Parts: sequence; C-alpha cells; structure tokens
Amino acid sequence: MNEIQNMDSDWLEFHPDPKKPDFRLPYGAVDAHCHVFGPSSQFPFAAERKYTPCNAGKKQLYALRDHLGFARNVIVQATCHGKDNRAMVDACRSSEGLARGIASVGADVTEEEIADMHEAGVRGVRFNFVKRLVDDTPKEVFLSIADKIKNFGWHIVVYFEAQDLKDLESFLKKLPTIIVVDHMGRPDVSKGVNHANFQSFIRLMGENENIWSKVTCPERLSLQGPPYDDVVPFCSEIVQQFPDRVLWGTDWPHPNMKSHMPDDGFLVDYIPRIAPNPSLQNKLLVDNPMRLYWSQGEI
Ligand code: 0GY
Repeated sequence: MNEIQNMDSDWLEFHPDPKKPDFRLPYGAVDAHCHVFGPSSQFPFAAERKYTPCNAGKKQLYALRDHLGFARNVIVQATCHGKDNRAMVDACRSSEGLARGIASVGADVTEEEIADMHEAGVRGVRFNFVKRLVDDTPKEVFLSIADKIKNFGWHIVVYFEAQDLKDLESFLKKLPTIIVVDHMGRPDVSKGVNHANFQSFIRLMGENENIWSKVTCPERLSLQGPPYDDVVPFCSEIVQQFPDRVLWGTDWPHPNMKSHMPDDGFLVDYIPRIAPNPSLQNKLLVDNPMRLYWSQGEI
C-alpha cells in the first residue's frame, strides 16, 4: 500500500497490509481522527516540524477507509504540516463529501480563508498544547481564532497531555464552541483510572456539556502494547459516562510512533471492547460524528 516512500522519514512506516477487521462496523461509520501527509513533492512538510512523517496521501487513506469498512473520514491537521492546510483541504475536496477536515490556523486567518475551507469541508481548528510537538502560542491568539471561527459553526479540537489539564482548564472554559479533546487528554495509563489527573478530566466533561472526547490511540497510550488491555478501562469509562460526546478514529498513519506500528484492522477490533453493545457503537461511530461534522447546513 505504501508505494511512495519518504527517505527522510524519522518514524515508522504505517502498516502495509492491515487485516480485515473481525468487528463489522455499523453502516455509515466515521473514522473521526486520521491524517494525510504529503506527498512531500506536492505538499512539503513545515519547516518548524518536530518530526518528518512518511508520505501518506489521500488515495491511501481512502483505500484504507474502504478496506476497513468505514464510510467517512475526519482528517485532522497534524503539526508536521504546520499551518499549511493544503494537503488536508485537497483530500477533503476530492472526497465527494465523505471527508471533513480540522485545520491549524494563525491569528491572521481571514474570513475569506475560513469560508473557503468551510466550502471544502473543514469544520474546526486544532489547538495543540503538546510541548514535544509545538512551540508555545499565547492564549490570546487562540481566543482570537476561536472568536473568528465560531460564526461558521466550527468547533475546536484540543490536544494536551494529562499533567497539563490543570493549567489549561480556565482557558478551555473560555472557548465559545464545542471542544473535542484528542485521545482523552493523554492519561498516564500506568496510574489507573482513579488517578486525580484522569478523574479531573472526567469531572471537566461532567461539568461542561460542550466538551467531547476522542477515545482514541490505545497504541500511543499503552505501556503494555497490543492488545492494549491497559487502555481499555479509560476508554470504557468515558464511553459509559458520556456516550453522546465520544468519537473514535484510527489515527492513521500514526504519526511519530516509535515503539510499534499498529495494524489498523486490529484497532477496529478494539472498538467492541470499549463500546460493548450496538447502541454505544452506533453513537460512537455514526450518530455523534454525523451530528458534529455533517448535520450543519452550509453557511
Ligand atoms: C496524533 C498524535 C501525534 C501527533 C500529532 O499533530 C501532530 O503532529 O497529532 C503525537 O505525536 O502524539 O494526534 O495523531
């Protein structure tokens, strides 16, 4: 599958031949967290990137979607492309309406640029606070971006690590849109679900109905590796408590993974372990992402 190699890549190649999942995805399932990278000859990586990915373009993403049994994708801008959203926007435009996008923008983004991205299928922006991935951005910058995008009905995806939630909480409460937290706020799974950091996240979701969570990335969070038993209780708790505010995605092509490269078919087989009945599976994979990404009328 990965016929276009990037010799500069400093992380693992994505799985070349993922299995067909044993778990049959519900009709219309959405892979709500995945990326496209390059090809770098057409869409160069950002100068300020902290890692260099493999090329992983839209054709490969859509082939994986069909192979796994998904109907749609949400393509999230990753830091290796910085604020140059062209690869993501191009992938959305060529999806025939089956992909939505999440962009990274600066405070200088104009209404025209937002409108243009909206027309392509973009429905939100990502604010990244993971220190190994990005340099610090003043909160006022993020607030001014939030102010601009809210009129388009967009939402904000935030990426942070568990130990940073305490410092971010008051900022998150100022955001005027739905907030989607990547990978459950990256709990330290060695500490267990009862640890104060994870319980703070649960409390925050309980107190703020505009906060959603992606119950994603067992392969990133696990200390044990496949089959990721140590991550199941974290995802399960969030799915059980907030079934109408959870999303799931593959995270293909798994940027910046250094320990191992997951089989995406195996990741799909993980879903019934965290959403054990058809009602929860439908919410997680169909109803919630459709409501957030496809139900708004055009602006
Ligand atoms: C992810 C994970 C990572 C990278 C990025 O934007 C990014 O570069 O998201 C990571 O290294 O944890 O969300 O897929």
